[in-house]
Amino acid sequence: MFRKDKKRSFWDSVKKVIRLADVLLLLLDARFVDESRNIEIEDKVRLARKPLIYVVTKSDMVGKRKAESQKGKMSPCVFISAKDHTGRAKLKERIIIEAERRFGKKARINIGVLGYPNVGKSSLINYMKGQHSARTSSLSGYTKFAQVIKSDNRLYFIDTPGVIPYMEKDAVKHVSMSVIDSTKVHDPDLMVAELMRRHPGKIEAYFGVAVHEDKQKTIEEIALQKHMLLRGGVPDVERMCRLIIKNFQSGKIKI
Ligand SMILES: Nc1nc2c(ncn2[C@@H]2O[C@H](COP(=O)(O)OP(=O)(O)OP(=O)(O)O)[C@@H](O)[C@H]2O)c(=O)[nH]1
Ligand SMILES: [Mg+2]
Repeated sequence: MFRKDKKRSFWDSVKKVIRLADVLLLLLDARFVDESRNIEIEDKVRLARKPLIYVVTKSDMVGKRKAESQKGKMSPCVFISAKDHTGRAKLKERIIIEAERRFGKKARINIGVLGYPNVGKSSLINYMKGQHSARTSSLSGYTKFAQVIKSDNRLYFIDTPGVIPYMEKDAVKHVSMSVIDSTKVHDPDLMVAELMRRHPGKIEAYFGVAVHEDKQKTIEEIALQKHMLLRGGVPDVERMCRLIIKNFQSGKIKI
């Protein structure tokens, strides 16, 4: 159905998926629900008059209270954890309800899976299928082409490459959501300082250091404490910051 045409832009493939699908899932990261919405995609799906289900993934990474506070913001909405294996039955039920409401009884339901790079699209499909069919990775941008994966006799999932809103250039957001991984961040010290400002006290609490107004001082303190040093005992700020970002992205540092 899809050729490996490198020239075809991600956006073209998203539009094609919206056209082919009966139901669309927009995956949202439980830690960044509002930030991972994509109004352009939501508008396109509505214009195509296709049902859209919000799927909040990685819900194992947030406390129950944070998850509850997100409910009611979007509808319909299903919480999933591909890691802890929760939410599959609810999502399947919701997909069938939405598809039948729009198209009546259908022998085959095509489900387009959309969302930011690294949000967990391929992992969700594997979980729905119950076996590893779509390749996944902690590196963002892993799925390069749309592919169809049959989950059971009725449900066919279309895995897609991640898309970010067309004009968006928010590096801090992209680092927070692992769209850019820790090895590729420019100026990791500025990034960590900004993460500290956006999530006051969280990184400091994880490393057990005091909160200072001067974030460079805090970073140096963490590097000293972790013995991440250059020759002469100077704090290795760059290496330390990349590790902080890695721990932030993996969810070790809770926000
Ligand atoms: N904790 C947790 N991690 C998850 C979950 N789902 C996916 N991940 C992790 O998130 C990372 C990205 O997962 P993928 O399924 O490859 O994400 P994707 O959206 O397909 O990514 P691209 O193909 O790059 O757009 C991997 O490191 C997964 O292990 C989840 O429910 N909980
Ligand atoms: Mg993928």
